[in-house]
Order: sequence, then C-alpha cells, then structure tokens
Amino acid sequence: SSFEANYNLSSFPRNFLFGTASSSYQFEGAYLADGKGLSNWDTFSHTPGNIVDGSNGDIAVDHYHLYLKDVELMEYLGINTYRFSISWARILPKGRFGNVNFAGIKHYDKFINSLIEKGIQPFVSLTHYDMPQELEDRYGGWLSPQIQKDFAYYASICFKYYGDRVKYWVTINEPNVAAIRGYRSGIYPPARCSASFGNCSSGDSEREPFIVAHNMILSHSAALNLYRSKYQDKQKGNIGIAINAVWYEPFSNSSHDKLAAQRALSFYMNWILDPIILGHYPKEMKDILGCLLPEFSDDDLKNGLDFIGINHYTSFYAKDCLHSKCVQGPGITKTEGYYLRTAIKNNIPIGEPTAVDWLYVYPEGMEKTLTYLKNRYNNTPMFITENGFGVMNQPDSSIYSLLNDDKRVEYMTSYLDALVSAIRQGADVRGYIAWSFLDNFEWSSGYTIRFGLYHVDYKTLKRTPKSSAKWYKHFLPHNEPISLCNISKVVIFVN
Ligand code: GBH
Repeated sequence: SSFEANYNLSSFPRNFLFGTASSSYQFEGAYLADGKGLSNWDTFSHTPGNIVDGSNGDIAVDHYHLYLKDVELMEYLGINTYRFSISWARILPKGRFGNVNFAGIKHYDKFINSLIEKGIQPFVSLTHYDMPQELEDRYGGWLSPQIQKDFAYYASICFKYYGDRVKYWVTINEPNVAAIRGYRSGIYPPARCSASFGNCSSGDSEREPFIVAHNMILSHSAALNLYRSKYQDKQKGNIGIAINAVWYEPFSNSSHDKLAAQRALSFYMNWILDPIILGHYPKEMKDILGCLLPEFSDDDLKNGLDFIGINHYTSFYAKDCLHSKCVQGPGITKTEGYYLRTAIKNNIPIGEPTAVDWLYVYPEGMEKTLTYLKNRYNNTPMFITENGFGVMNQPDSSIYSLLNDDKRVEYMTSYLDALVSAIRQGADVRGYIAWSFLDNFEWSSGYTIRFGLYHVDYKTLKRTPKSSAKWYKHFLPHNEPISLCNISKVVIFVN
C-alpha cells in the first residue's frame, strides 16, 4: 500500500521551509514554573469532565525543561524551521494588569537562540488557544473589545524582545476553531454555549462566535499595525495568521450544493481571511447573518498580513440546507451557514477514515485549498503551518505499532504531493510544517491521540523517532547550510 511520490526536493522552491510544529500548552508543562500565571487552559483542564482522560497539561511533554534535548532531535531531523507558540501567561501572568515576567522572557530567549544556533528559523505564534486566565476573569477574554489592547501590548513585548531573531510571526492560531469550540460547542475554554448546542448553558452559541472572531481579527490587526509601524523596517520579519482550513466538496453536482460548499468555505475560512485581506466579511455571511455579524469601521482594517498560515488536515462534503430540507444525524451537523457537513456519501467516505473522527485522508483537499486561496487572495504567500495524522493511543497499543507509523508516512507523502501540484499551478507556497514534532496533549482528547513524528512515553517522557521521523529526515536536505540571510544579528539576552 505504499504511495509513490511524484516529487522530490527539487520540486520545491529554493529556501522552502520544512519544519515541525508544537504549541505552548500542548508541549511545555511547567505550568507554575518561574512565575508563570494561570492560563485559560490550566483552568479548563483542571475542571473535572472537560478532558476525556481526565488529564491536563501540567507536565505535558515537559518541553519547558527538555528544550535543549528537543533541539538536538530537531537537528537530527534536519528541519530548517520550528513552529511553536509563546505562552502569554508566562510573559504576562496578569496580562497588562501586572508586570512582565522576566523569567518567562528569558526562557524563550534561550530557546530561540538554541534554535538559531542550529540554523532553525523560529516560526512563532503569539497565542495558540491560550491566554492569561486573568483576562477571562476581568472582562471575558475575547468577548470584550478590551482584549485588543491586551493583545497588542503582549505582541509589542514579544516583538521587542524576540523580533531581532524571529522572522515569522503568527498572531493567532486558528481563530475560527477557538471561536467555534470556545463559544459555540463549548468544548474548549471558556466553555460557553447555549444549551441546545452543547454541554453548557452559559453562552449564546449563535452570537458569541462572531463577536469573538471580530475581536480576534481586530487584535490581529492591532498587533500587525504595531509591528509595521515600529518594528518591521528594522527587524525585517513577516507577520500573518494561521487559520484552520477544512476543504469542502459539494455533496452533489447540483448548483445548490455547489453554493453550499462555497458557503461552507466562507463561514469557516474566509470569515477570518476576507476581513483581514479584503477588508470586509464574505457576502454569504452578511446575507445570512445580517446584524448578527459585527461591523468594521472604516479604518479598522488596512494592512492585512504578509502571509496566510494554513492548518490543513481534512475535507468534508457540504449539502445545501437553504433550499432543501436537511435532517441532522450522527456525523451530520447543520451549521449556521445553512449547509450540512458530512464525510459520507452513498456509504462511501470522502477519503480513508482514520482513528481521529474528523480526519479523512483526502490529499486533493490540500491542492484545492491552496489553489482556492491563491485565486481568492491574489496569490498571497502561504505556509502550511500544520498538517498531520493522528492515531488513537489504546491502552493496548503496542509500542511497535506506534513506532511503525506507515500510515502517517503515506498521509504526509500524499499531501506533499498535492502541495507540489498546487505549486506547479502557481500557488506561492513557502513552507510545510508538520503537526507534530512530538506526541503531545491533544486538547479535549488529552493524551489519547498521538500526532507526533516522535513517540513520547508519558511515564518517562522519553522521545523515540517513529518511522515518519526517519522518513522526514531522509527526505530533507542534510548538512546543507540554511540561508539565514534575513537575520540581522543574534543577540544573547542577559538578565
Ligand atoms: C489543530 O487543531 C491545532 O492547531 C493543534 O493544536 C492540534 O493539536 C491539531 O490541530 C490536531 O488536532 O470536526 O468541526 O472540528 C485542529 C482542530 C480539529 C479543528 C478538526 C477542526 C475539523 C472540523 N481541528 N476540526 S470539526
């Protein structure tokens, strides 16, 4: 069943970035170390019932302490970029209502230097679903426009201390997912939803996701304007946002289903990207949501972004519900954009199902997403900021089967192949970052799902390369000097 790749390294543009990804809450652990404040995810995971296996990220894979060892593993892989996020609550335990935590500043300073020493470009997100709990408690986090000020303040500190060495900034990871899961289904913090939408009754699932996304877009914009006006000329980096991109195929050839697939893309992806790049929400959203959708004032959005970060894993079908009657059922959910989402048509899944319920192997989705975004946004530079394959960690999973992850290799090979097709059609793709570097804390699924190229033994925290790590290493160029021409100087921060 092995997949033949139609590409090799020379299929990619020069200076293409190849990396692996992580995020602070999923990797670091050390949740109280060195003056860190509590984050919304600390609070959420410590509340019984929120994480399937009752676990949390208190220790996670202890990357906070083991980072030097981990950089050695990265060097072994031969990656030239590493994507991680900074823990906001480590830098500002109480947001702008308290002091800068210099022990936190120093931690990332040392980590960034250790990456640069190995020729690995840091690709840094300012928030990957996490924020200081203080901001939730004070004013409701992303629900309040006050967050824009906090986010810009936090961003300015990161630019100031790290911008000399960080050339790729992602403001917010997956604002679409954070808004939907935190405020519609309530399965991520702050666990708000209407009773009819999920297991909570504290929120308003029909309105809040749009308010939250609006504040995220404006926060992105505030950070970006600050970077452009104060830092970019000198630091010469790039700033973007990373969206979760699910590809939608029409359920049938009918024009209604084709429109439904368009709506699905708009209500999920363009929801965030249109305002930032084009200056307004997608027309389909305005038509359907009317005044549920907040409005921008004239000078809110002007500058956009330097690149689009794309987290792409899976595809679904969209079936029209605007003109046709839709019946919900298991695996079939009706959404606010008047389409049904399903992965199954005539009993056949859109792609090979995996152990992860939302993940179907459909490499065409990669090519289609990239060409779609290329056309919609005038070929803005794009990075695949996440792509990966998860397996269940059954109590009886043998270490042998976890390490011999041929399915993951097959998945990555086929998705890279589709990425190369998009490049051949002119898509300006600048990098591919695999999710994930190590097995880690998979949010509500706790430690039950493994996405890593490296296996982690959660008792000993020992890291072991899976077949996929060896395959990736073999594929990547070794011992070739990595061009760091953008990086002006390496500053060793002393405190
Ligand atoms: C990414 O989240 C995260 O950035 C990363 O932290 C995480 O570990 C990784 O992926 C693997 O899950 O069924 O409606 O949710 C992606 C979370 C799960 C959101 C799949 C979109 C598909 C549609 N995504 N989901 S839905």
